[in-house]
Amino acid sequence: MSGLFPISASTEALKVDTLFYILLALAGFITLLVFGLVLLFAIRYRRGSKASRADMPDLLSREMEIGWTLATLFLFLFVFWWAGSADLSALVPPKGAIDVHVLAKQWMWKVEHSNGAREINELHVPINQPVRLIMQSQDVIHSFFVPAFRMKQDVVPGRDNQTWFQATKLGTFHLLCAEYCGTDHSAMRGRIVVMRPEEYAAWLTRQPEGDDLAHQGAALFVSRGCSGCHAGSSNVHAPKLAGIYGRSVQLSDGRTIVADEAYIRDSILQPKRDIVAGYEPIMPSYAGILDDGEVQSLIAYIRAQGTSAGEDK
Ligand code: HEC
Ligand SMILES: [Cu+2]
Repeated sequence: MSGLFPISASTEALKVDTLFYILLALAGFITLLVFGLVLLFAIRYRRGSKASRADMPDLLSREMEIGWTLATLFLFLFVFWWAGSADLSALVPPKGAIDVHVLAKQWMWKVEHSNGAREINELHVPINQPVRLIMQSQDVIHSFFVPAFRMKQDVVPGRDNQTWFQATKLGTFHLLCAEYCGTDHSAMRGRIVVMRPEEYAAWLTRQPEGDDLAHQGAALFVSRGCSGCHAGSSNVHAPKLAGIYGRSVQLSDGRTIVADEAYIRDSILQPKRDIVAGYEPIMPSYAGILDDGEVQSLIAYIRAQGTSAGEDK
């Protein structure tokens, strides 16, 4: 099989492949059955043959009709449920996943680990451990595609794009951009390196001490003037941001909303959209002022200031 199909190196790949082979077997079986019967009947009822051409007994033909209609209906409903649940589970990262930030731009993948280690067109991960990718695009739509993991996630600018995987094989796997994104689209390639957990830990500590996202965010928070309103010492009436991540926020129009990445991002880029109850809409929009990397750092900084109970890390 390995010559015909891409190698399968993640939990999701196993699910996708099993489904694929079962569908292939099912389709193969039906095809053979239909062609077999066509051939059989063509010979049996050829002109001049003595085979009986009398009507089938009424009852038998009705029961058969109902029988195979229901059987195929349930079979295909089952396949639908199965494929649907496999697809849905591909969207929800399990608790305790490692977070990795990915910034897509023409024409490279920039990766940042939670300790600040950075890579370009490479992603080192430990085996048998769920990894959540939090992805942003700086320009156009890109698509993070790892054939060996059967994983493809569009990275749409201005949106929070997430996906996850759990590698099950050691080695190096292709990473491709699967969305035509301009002149050097075909060069927007990289590799995923799956390592043993202890090798991964050693690799991570060997990386040069980058300033991690949260620290960059802390610096931006001051240099971009956020602290002028949001700091504890400010006399502007603005909400304190420590601990808001993961909490539900009461909005002035009566809705409540959970302060996740997308909400914080919108609060920074489109502050007039969701106004926190009890505050004036005085926060300026930072759209066009902060680039995506900066927004990502600010979100990481706000997250790092504490999360509400129940959230991992
Ligand atoms: C002029 C004062 C001011 C500045 C500057 C400012 N904000 Fe705000 N911000 C506010 C006010 C007032 C609110 C509450 C009303 C609203 O939701 O718009 C708010 C709301 C928020 C929220 C939602 C908070 C919640 O409790 O749900 C976030 C997140 C946020 N700001 C982040 C930032 C960041 C990051 C910056 C800097 C890039 C910034 N703000 C700059 C005044 C400001
Ligand atoms: Cu691309």
